Amino acid sequence: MLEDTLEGVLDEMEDPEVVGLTCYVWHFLGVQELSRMIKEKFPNTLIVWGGPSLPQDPKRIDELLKQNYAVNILVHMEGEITFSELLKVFLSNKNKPDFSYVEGITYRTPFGFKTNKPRDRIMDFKIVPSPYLTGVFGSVMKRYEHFIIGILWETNRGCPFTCSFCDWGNASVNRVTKLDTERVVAEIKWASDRKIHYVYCTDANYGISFKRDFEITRQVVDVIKVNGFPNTFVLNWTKNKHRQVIDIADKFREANVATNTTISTQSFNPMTLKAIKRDNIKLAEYANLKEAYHQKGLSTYTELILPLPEETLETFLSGFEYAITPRVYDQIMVYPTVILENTHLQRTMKQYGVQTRMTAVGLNRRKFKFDRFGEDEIVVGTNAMPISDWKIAYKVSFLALSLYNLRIAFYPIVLLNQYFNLKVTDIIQFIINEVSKNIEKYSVMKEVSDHLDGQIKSILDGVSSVSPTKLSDGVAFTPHEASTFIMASELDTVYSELEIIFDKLCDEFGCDKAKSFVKDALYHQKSTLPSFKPGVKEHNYNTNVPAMIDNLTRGGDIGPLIAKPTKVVVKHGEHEFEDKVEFNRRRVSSGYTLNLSDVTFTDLETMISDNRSALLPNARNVNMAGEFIKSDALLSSLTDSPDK
Ligand code: B12
Ligand code: SF4
Repeated sequence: MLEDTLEGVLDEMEDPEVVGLTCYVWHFLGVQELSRMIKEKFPNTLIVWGGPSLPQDPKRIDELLKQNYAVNILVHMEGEITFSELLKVFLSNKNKPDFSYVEGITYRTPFGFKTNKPRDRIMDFKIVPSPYLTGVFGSVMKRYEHFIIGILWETNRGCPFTCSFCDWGNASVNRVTKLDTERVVAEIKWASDRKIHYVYCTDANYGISFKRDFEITRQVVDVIKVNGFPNTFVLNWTKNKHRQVIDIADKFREANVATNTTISTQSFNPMTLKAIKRDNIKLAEYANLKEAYHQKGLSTYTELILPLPEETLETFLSGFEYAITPRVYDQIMVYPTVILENTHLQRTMKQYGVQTRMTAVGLNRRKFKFDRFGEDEIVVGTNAMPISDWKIAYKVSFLALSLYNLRIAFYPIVLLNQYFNLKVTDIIQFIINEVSKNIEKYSVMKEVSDHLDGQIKSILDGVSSVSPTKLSDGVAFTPHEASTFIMASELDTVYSELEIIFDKLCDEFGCDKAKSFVKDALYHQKSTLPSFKPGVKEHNYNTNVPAMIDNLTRGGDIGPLIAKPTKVVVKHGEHEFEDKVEFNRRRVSSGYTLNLSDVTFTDLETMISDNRSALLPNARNVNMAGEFIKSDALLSSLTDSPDK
């Protein structure tokens, strides 16, 4: 919604005959309210809704229509043909249009409503012209040029998998239909000519028809080579064909295009995978593949969803443990389970004892101008994971994402995990317990802990799944980003607190010997985090940990730790921010990892010179590295990958 208020949207309308509105979870309440306002001002306007939030179940359709007298017609599934047909019917007899023959709709009748026969899927997209190539988006581009930095790009539609939580898990969308190669390449040329740098591909399975998709990529890469645009593609790769995915990602890299490599595991628990009908997506080659990606310099991130049916606290934490690696190219992401309309999970909630809360869909990394514009039905407990366990899993996950993914304490945790065999989730649980037992010692860590508790409460109270922090000036963050923002604002204090915590942790886990190494890892971490003050700094350590941990996290083998003085030179780059708070806010929202600063080891024996920013070929970083000025709002919303 680009206007500031619904009134603003209404003011733009001049007695419309038909208004079509799309319905997604993130704005469905706004659509309902806007429809009421339109109907009040223009009682004769035909209001048509379409999109994935419209129910197909007759009972739910009935409820929706009863609550929304303003809407006249619901369009189910694909909308292009249906919408044009219903417009023709409407125009042929505006006073008494007969919609009874228009397939794929629900319309009101004097006795209630009628749902017509479903429409067959579109097989040949030639009858659906491209809005890019026919000039439809020309005027939109002109008006919002300053705002638009990316395009949505569709090369195929549908998905052969049947994941129970997904809108596309239904049999009706099991067939994958394809758009012409010529057309989809021309759309990229359209974006390239307009110097649009960001492409979000709506396909659920890019790479599924390898020959075709490789050919599309080859031609797209030729287009991009001309002027370097677009330079970032977010792709939901096909499952089970990872080797092919690597070939395509490699092709993109020929034109320096950043692509993401999501490994959409969602859970590692066989019972859960069966329950969510995802046991046909192979886990066997998972670890090898990750390594293969990393060797090619491709970054990866693994998604988990919390909580899915049959997942217990124990299975979730062990899945989390399995999903993380000590590599800086690797990320893990935890998404809350959301009940979507028309999904198998929605129909089987009772069977799995699913408990939910309706929360406002807040836009992450933005000040949101509407109180409650859309709602997510978030799962907070199941028979297998009662709410009390969900709270633990939630807090551990998001603190881990902050300390590990967002690199606040990645190095010391990797060290304890790899050299001393401590589980990452045990380390995080220790930190949580220690902070709650001794709050007077830990002002910043307490604030982080309070924020996470507050976020949990906010979900349980049905408020929101993202929240602002004390210093974020109303900008809401996901919990791990909020935690990182809090810590990044008080780095000196947080590192002295973490030093105490890690010291106690070594005592608790009987690894006294680790202490001096952990301390060096912690301060090496601090020194390589992005700094507001640019310049070169020298750091001296008592052990060779900085060199070993650097090597290990960048893909090298585990090497011997020794007490040996090490000198490290760190270069913090220039940036354009005058205000430290803004610097931290942008840093945290610049993707799923904080780019670490450039490091040089001056000791010849352990010399490893590198430029880490260059070694993080992650779409989300590259994206933000130089470009996050243009449209922070849109970019950050686009980087919120939905599950695929
Ligand atoms: C791009 C995308 C995004 C972008 C949004 C960009 C934007 N502002 O549009 C980003 C990455 C931000 C995003 C985020 C999320 N997304 Co998303 N996303 C998609 C994706 C991949 C493509 C949407 C798209 O443009 N498709 C192409 C168009 C042509 O298809 P379509 O939207 O279905 O529209 C067709 C019909 O529905 C119908 N139709 C639609 N509107 C209308 C209107 C009228 C009048 C008519 C007649 C017909 C009609 O006709 C269209 C053509 O056939 C879809 C999956 C998919 N492939 O569709 C998920 C999808 C839309 N996302 C989904 C979800 C759940 C999310 C998240 C909530 C995930 C999460 N848990 O965080 C977040 C929300 C974040 C937030 N807080 O806002 C769900 C939506 C379910 C729902 N009921 O709304 C989908 C369907 C994915 C899924 N797996 O189930 N998403
Ligand atoms: S989650 Fe992805 S793989 Fe599963 S049904 Fe949905 S689109 Fe297909």
